[in-house]
Amino acid sequence: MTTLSLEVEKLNNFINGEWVDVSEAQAVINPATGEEIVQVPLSTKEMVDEAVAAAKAAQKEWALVPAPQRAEVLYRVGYIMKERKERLSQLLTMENGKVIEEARGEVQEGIDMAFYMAGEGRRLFGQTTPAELKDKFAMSQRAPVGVVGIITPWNFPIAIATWKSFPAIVAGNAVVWKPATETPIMAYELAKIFEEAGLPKGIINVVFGAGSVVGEAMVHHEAIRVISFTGSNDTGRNIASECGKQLKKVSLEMGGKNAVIVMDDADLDLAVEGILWSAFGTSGQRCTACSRVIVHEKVKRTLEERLLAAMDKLSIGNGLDESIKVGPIINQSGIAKIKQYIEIGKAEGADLLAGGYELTEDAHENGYYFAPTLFTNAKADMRIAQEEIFGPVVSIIPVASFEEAIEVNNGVTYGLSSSIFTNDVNRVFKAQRDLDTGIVYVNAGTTGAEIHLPFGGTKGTGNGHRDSGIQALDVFTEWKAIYVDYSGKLQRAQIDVES
Ligand code: UN1
Repeated sequence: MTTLSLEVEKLNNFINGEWVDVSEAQAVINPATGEEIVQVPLSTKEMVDEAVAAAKAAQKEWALVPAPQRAEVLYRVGYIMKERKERLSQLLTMENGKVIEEARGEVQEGIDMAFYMAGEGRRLFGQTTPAELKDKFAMSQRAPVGVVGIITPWNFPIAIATWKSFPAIVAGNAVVWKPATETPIMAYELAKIFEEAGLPKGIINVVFGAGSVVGEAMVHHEAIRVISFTGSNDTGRNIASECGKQLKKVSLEMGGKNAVIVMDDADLDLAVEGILWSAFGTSGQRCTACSRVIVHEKVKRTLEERLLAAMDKLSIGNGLDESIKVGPIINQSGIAKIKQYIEIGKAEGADLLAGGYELTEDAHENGYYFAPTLFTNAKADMRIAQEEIFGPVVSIIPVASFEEAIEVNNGVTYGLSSSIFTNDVNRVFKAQRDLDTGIVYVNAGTTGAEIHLPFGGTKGTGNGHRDSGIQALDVFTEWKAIYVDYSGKLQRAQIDVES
């Protein structure tokens, strides 16, 4: 295990290229040990105003820098992240709890995003289009929106930040960023990397603090033209309605109730691996985590047996230890929420096959640990099968047919990720068409989205926008239509057209 520690006791905001001390702060706790790692600032509304003013002033010039040069900064960011991958991964495990192997995977997502979006500096494609009139040229191109606000969650504190900030920056915007107070270290490290990579002052501004103060101030600030948010459904809906009133563009990703479907022809060992990885990896604290298994009744019994045997082998503990497979839950309120759902599941009549309790003894004494949990014989409309739990809890729902499986998968308010295990090619193609989620996997679990594809979901998961992928550029740009008339006379569209 590492002895890595931060060089500072308290983090600073990063505003206009300066590290700004904030007097009020709160402790950041390592969820694996209960120990304080560092203090995170609790900023005021005025600090958000300063950050926005700096961003606004800096963005004008940044927008004029040719996009390939803007991209150069992202290439440098990518290389520095790559050099520092192990340090970043260990710090990520310390602040978030996810096991080191997964932390490395998350940092890799950020590195990939840097190089991918840097490539956009030489694309950012527009379109040329025929004009209706003679001697007239028509095209459309992307323009930056100006100052954008990004609000990122604790469960993927570096990857999600890169999905949002990198496309915003390469497209010529300036960013005001509020990271989650539980996991501020990744934001602090990334701001240092931006600084070293030579990003001009004011293009990225990090304001730490509470959502009720910093997030609110960002959402209400008229100079912030876009809010990109990943987090809880309630907060996202409040942000959306406030942004709606202001006609501010908003991009939301608010979780999932993702299912793995296991058909009677599936490779059951593969399905068990897929379920295990996507349900208990990150202790189930992914928006994409599998929390429902929809299984054909013919193979239910066998699947349960194999799943229980595999769950038995999961080691739970401090994720800095390479042998650990399941890390802690983020904090006590995360544990409390999971416990509440265990009670709900029991009361609803689902059968608890494994887990269902907090681990508090020995190595687990000071951290926040919850045993991987399996319910079976759940009904599709039970609360444990409908609501996001954000913990290592899976409910098995038996079904009698492929059609019923699809219906149960789609019968939730969320629509982020889904998966089907089958070897029937017809079912594969029907499923990819009919599963009502933004992400669909075949013969793999529900997690593991790659950064160059769009990330987001249908229905209550979001509002139609996507993170990462080329589609992220749509969040951070406006389309501008440009007409150049080189006829030397006034030509009136729709009127002077020769018929
Ligand atoms: C999230 O949980 O919000 O697909 C992000 C995955 C990861 C990203 C998850 N690449 O599981």
